[in-house]
Amino acid sequence: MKSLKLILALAIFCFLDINAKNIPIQKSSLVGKKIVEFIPTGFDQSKTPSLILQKEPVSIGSAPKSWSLIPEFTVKENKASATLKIAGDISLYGGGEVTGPLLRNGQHIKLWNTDTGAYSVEQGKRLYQSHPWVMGVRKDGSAFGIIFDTSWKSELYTNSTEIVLNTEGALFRVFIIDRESPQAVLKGLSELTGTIKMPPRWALGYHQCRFSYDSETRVRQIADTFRIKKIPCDVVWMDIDYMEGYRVFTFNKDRFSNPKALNDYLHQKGFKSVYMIDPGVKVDPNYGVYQSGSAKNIWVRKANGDEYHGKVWPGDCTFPDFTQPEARKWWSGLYKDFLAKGIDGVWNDMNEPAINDSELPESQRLGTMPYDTPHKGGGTLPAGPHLLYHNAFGRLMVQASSEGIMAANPDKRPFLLTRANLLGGQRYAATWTGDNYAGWDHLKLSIPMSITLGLSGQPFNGPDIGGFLGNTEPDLWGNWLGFGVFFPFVRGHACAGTNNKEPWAYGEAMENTSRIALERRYRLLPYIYTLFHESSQSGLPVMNPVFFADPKDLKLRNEQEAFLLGENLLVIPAFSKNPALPSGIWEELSLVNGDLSDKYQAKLKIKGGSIIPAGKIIQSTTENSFAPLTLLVCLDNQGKAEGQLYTDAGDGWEFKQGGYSLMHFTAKRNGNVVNIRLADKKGARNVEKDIKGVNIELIYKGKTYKTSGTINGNMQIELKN
Ligand code: MIG
Repeated sequence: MKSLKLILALAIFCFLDINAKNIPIQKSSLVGKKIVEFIPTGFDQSKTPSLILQKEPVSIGSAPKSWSLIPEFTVKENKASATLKIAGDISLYGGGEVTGPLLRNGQHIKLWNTDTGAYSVEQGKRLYQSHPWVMGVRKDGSAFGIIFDTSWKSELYTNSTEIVLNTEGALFRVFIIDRESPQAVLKGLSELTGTIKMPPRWALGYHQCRFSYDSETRVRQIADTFRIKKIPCDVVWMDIDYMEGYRVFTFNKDRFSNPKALNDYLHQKGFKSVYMIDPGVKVDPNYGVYQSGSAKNIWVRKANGDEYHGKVWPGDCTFPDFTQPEARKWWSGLYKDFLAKGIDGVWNDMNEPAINDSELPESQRLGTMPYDTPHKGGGTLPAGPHLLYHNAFGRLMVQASSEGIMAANPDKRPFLLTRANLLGGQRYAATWTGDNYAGWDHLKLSIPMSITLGLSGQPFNGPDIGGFLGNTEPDLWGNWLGFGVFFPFVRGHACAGTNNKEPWAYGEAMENTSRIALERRYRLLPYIYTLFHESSQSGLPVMNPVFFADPKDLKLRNEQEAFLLGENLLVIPAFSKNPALPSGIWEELSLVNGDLSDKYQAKLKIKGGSIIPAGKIIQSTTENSFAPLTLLVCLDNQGKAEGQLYTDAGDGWEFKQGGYSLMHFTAKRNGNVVNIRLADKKGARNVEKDIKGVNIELIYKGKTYKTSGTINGNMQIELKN
């Protein structure tokens, strides 16, 4: 009996040994505060370059002896894996763009950027972006994060006892951050991968999109209607039909004959414009972009040297090989003349890359380039197959786009939205969650999806509000917009062939609901802008899970209906009947004049101890929010509160030379009197130039007390009883 067990054990051991080789760790070193880099023996940067890190980390010492989280590396048939054993009740998060629950224990996703319209939970195992990143939160509220630094095709398992990344490529490095809180871990992630750039203020307003507003006349009508109906909006979007036969960087001669005049018109009305650019370039010898790309020899080519062609909207297309520095430079250069037409922002779509190969038998369809398609690389990137570079294709494209946009308009902040990306890609572009559909399941899913992106380094994101595919019912629209206005990125979008989905398209009652929801967004812009500034510095999300209010409170770990905007404002969607909420003082806030009886609006609660800066209702960010500024005050049980307001020019880079103002407000109760004042100010911007008076609204035990004053004065409110 004993020997049988022994033989069995030996057999299993040999079996493992033959199939998966354990790889010892060659080096582990400290590369940041409580961040350790693990390099397996045999790791070769020319096989697995880093496209995730912002820069190569520098060792600042050896890994602490007490470090407990250590990955195990194995290689099986040339495919590398890493496993992390974890013990104790740990809540897992992350994985980037994922369907399913916020809490990722027992989940499995595939990392292979894929155009997955109408994603169900099952298909949603593979979406448009790849984030080989997991965050674990322990019972005591301390947390860790793991970066699997690879772009090779992979699968990620987040089980409660072990976290596994199985790749189809060469060995890779693993970075582990182990800190006192989830927030501190996310800061660590941004220390390695970078943060978002501070967006222009207009990008935080409402965006109206459709596939497509297909003529200048229609675009003008849309813009005019917002202003006539006094529904706040900052941006109108141009989807693919503005182009001439879907040729990127061109304009349709009949329907968009004068894009400069159209953009001027939009600007006069206080709007900005965003235009779509796809990676596929139509194979057409008479088309300038195809000609100049061919002359530069930057197309992806098959192993036999022929141009790789794939079908997208324009028919047969070539694709820039964005791994080549020359290709990125050429692509960047295309933006100058394009943006000179008065275009304010760019939208990069289909950059997984998505390719239509429906003419192939089903078993041969990949929806993208064949895995062995070679990419040339250059600079720090080695040559490698599509299997290595696929997940980085969108990320390299938006690097080139973003550099081109900045070179074309060096005095403006870029706004770029992308569908495909890779962990760390937040430093180049904002994102949205692709082709969702108009249904309750996707309405609900949009919350954990958006939070999870924020917990994976990408704070600037949001869904197509109302749902992209399918017709949207008024009730669904109202419910979705009622809380959707508190996402970091707020855009309504609609697929071709679906009903009109503008805020006024659902009848008068819903038009009113939409106006209220958007007015609440616009009133909060000073707070949201402050949060974006904070995020651009620290990497912290803008939209947070409720458990951030108290990482030790285990009953909050799974809450995925309610969410936090920053850390001081709780958002409870109208549909959410019984959310788990943090303990402590949270007072209800309406942000509208009079009663908030509209049943579609989310409930808002301000945290005890905080001051939230709000503005007046404006129709677009071209107006001044601060005439007057409102400070929403909620005392903690010590009778104190504090909060910040960040302001700057709203665009441009002057803020980097001190042209900003970071104001710190405090409130303190003394007997029945509460004193509110500007306690501290950093930056050289003259706040009195922007801020025309201050209103105070103090919410105390369900009642609102009001007063007004000036920014530099001491303001007092007397509490009754
Ligand atoms: O094959 O440009 O996700 O937002 O409207 C569809 C048309 C291509 C997919 C994007 C969607 C966009 C649409 N695009």
